[in-house]
Amino acid sequence: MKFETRAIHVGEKPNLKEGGSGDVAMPIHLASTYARKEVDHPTGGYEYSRTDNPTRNALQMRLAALEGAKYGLAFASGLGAETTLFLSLVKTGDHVIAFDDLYGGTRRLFSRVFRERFGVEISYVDARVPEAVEKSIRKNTVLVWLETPTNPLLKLCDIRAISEIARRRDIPVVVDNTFMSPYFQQPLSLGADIVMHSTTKYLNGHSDSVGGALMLSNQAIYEKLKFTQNAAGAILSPFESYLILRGAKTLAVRMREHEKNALAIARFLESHKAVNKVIYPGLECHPQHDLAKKQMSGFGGMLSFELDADLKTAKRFVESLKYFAVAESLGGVESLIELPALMTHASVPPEERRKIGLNDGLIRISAGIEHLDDLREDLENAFKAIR
Ligand code: P1T
Repeated sequence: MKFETRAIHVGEKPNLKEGGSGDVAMPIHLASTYARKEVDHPTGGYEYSRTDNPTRNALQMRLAALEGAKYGLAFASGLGAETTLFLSLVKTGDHVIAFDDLYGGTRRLFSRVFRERFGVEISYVDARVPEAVEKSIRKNTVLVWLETPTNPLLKLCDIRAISEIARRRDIPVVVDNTFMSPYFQQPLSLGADIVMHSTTKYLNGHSDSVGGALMLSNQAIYEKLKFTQNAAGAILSPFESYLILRGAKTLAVRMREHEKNALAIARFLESHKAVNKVIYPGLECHPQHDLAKKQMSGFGGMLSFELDADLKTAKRFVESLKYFAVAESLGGVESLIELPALMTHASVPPEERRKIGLNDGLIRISAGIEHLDDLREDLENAFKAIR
């Protein structure tokens, strides 16, 4: 079954059996608990909604199918998925290697919670260089955490090369695939062990739900994660599960439009004299454009740029836009714009931001799927406003 077909059909087969109603869309199963005829036999295997829920299960099957995985697990947020993964696979005294450019909230979770409160050692490395990951491996390394392309600097790492290095030492590799979505990048097929998503972004696609997911094929790891999903309880609700099932149906169509607009905006900004630098993996000038072409089937809808101006002017630029909402988050049908140093990555200490090249004036765009002419006109007007 091709991607577009899986995105619509897996997990949502109409029930045409006697007594079934044939719904073509998955019902939202709100019951918190399930009655049984016999004490020893939970009906349909369902006991309690935290443990298993039919709507969430449908979504989990869908998400697994989209990443080419055997198993999927859905959580209350992307960070809920990350927390569950750590609680399942990492303990005090263990060592984790992470890309040094990550979503600010992920870095805050790793540093402020798992390092400071639980004594997990974390090394942030420039994973653009696979040898840097190899050099950082210690006897107690239990996990390699990658995000590619990174948020917000759109740095890439070679998933296949790093997975080979980690496999030789039996260290699982996790890839946060939020920016590309399974439509443009399939980390498991490149050798990674676990894919993580903030479903809040492209998978849902309409900026009206917060959720997270883990997809994988290794049964032993799955059982640990499934145990913690139930034991710790950071599950996705039935209603949110329904929203993501619904959103995922149009993922392929949306991703193609996001990419088309992002590339056109990147080229427009690149040609503008008030812009110093544009970062988009689809531009030939991106230092890892070749790797992007090799490991992704598209370049996505996210880009960042720097104005040839001070922070005050950058603020004025974003605030004078009409269609780009000044907001955190990404991956919805509407275009968003933000200043990472003041918003999504404000929790990363300034010296750490400087070390990885995240300047205060950096502007991040999540290209929506509005008509390009309107988006371009909006940007042109913002440039006029700061002249
Ligand atoms: O927000 P939540 O669903 O918990 O997901 C966290 C998360 C994880 N990974 C990546 C790559 C992300 O971008 C995010 C959330 N990011 C934003 C809110 C943002 O504006 O970048």
